[in-house]
Amino acid sequence: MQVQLERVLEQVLARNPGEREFHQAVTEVFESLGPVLERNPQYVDAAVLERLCEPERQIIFRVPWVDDTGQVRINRGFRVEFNSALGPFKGGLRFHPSVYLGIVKFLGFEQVFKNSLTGMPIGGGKGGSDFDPRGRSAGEVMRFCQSFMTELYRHIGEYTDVPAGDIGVGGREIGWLFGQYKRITNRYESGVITGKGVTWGGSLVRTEATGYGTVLFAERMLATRGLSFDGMRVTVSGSGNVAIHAIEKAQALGAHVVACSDSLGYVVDEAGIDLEILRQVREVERLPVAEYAARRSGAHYVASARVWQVDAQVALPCATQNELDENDAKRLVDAGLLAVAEGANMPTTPGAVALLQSAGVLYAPGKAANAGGVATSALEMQQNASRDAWSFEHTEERLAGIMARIHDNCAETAEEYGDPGNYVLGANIAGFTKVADAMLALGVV
Ligand code: NDP
Ligand code: 2IT
Repeated sequence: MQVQLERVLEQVLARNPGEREFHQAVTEVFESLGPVLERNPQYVDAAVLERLCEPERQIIFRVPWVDDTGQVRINRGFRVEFNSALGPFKGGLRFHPSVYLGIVKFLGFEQVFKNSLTGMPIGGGKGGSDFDPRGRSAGEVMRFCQSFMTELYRHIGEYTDVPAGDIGVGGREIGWLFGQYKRITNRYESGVITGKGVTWGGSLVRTEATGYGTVLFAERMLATRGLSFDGMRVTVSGSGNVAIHAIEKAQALGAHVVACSDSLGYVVDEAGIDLEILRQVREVERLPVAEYAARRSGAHYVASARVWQVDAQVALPCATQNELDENDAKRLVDAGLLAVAEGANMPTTPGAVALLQSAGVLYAPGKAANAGGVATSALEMQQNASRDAWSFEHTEERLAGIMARIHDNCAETAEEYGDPGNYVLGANIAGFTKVADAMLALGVV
């Protein structure tokens, strides 16, 4: 079986040249699948691996828009519809200058397994653009969103493909995207996009869900060793949607969150991050995190460095891919790190993951730990389909139940396959098996 896996992996690498992050994501999943294929040769016979690595559809389009000075700008838009065996394609849109096909494909590939783990009826996809919202006025971002949707609208739909947010795409952008969809199609089709505002078809808890879910997963993982967040020293990378809500939930569980970051540097606040100031700086005024240190006495800012310089017992990477490398991991382990739970997608490099696992650090991969966001998107779709709106308490309870089930499914699968505590193995195998079985049932499509 190892030979089969290597053969398919070689094909995938050769057929998708230069897509470094996609190669990384596929390699990491394949490293877990040997024992599953041993037990299930039918997957090999039906070329499930080959099909899983080839997106069902890839759309690349021009996004023209006019900036505030009247200059015409061109960006590239993407939507990769990866796998719809379990439901309509589902996954976020990322607006960031680093976006190219390899990033969208790694995210879409991960999304397939993540969405499978949620237990909800959603397939996997991802999209975005190399548009850089930083330094752009609200008017420019709105015009960009409208132009982006003017092409995207023909590819999406409640039963086809349901986008949401990711880096650079939050509630504001979802509003502008949905507004344009509604205008073009003349349909108030709430289920076409998630992350909507709660007064116009959104779900309570969706904004908080990824960060909250990551911490709830970590809490359950810590409990397997008799540990809890109470009194735990925590650091978080990023200071966007996922990071802010991870900080909020960790603090609610008694953690001492001492540092967070952005792409320019990090802040340390030994008294504990003041969320009110952080939100004002990042969400309301959209300023760099350095401004937090300027407004908070006792806090200090370190430019051009990673937050992993700060000692922690629990590290929550909530910014971007490959942001915690082997050197960071070694430093943290030497300083007493107990657990890592990924709010971001693929933030820990393969070398760092290996190092954490061999040091006995609890490690939760993003496709399991950050699945609360997309799971709550599926709850939003459920509310849209029934024209209902649930309370915060009820929705959060549903999220907590889903995170507990994902945790236990990963833990039990790892145990079943002879490597208890290996959440990477558990998540990859459990996520894969459900999609693979659905693909077998649906025939060669
Ligand atoms: P936001 O845009 O709200 O925040 C992103 C944060 O990460 C910002 O602090 C940003 O800093 C930082 N960041 C972005 N790119 C880089 C980079 N190249 N290097 C260093 N820092 C960077 O995005 P989200 O919080 O929504 O997303 C964060 C992560 O969580 C992503 O990996 C995303 O895929 C993942 N995720 C998001 C979900 C969601 O529901 N939103 C669901 C599941 C996973 P700056 O402002 O300086 O750019
Ligand atoms: O990476 C992710 O899971 C997301 N950005 C959320 C996707 C969604 O459809 O809610």
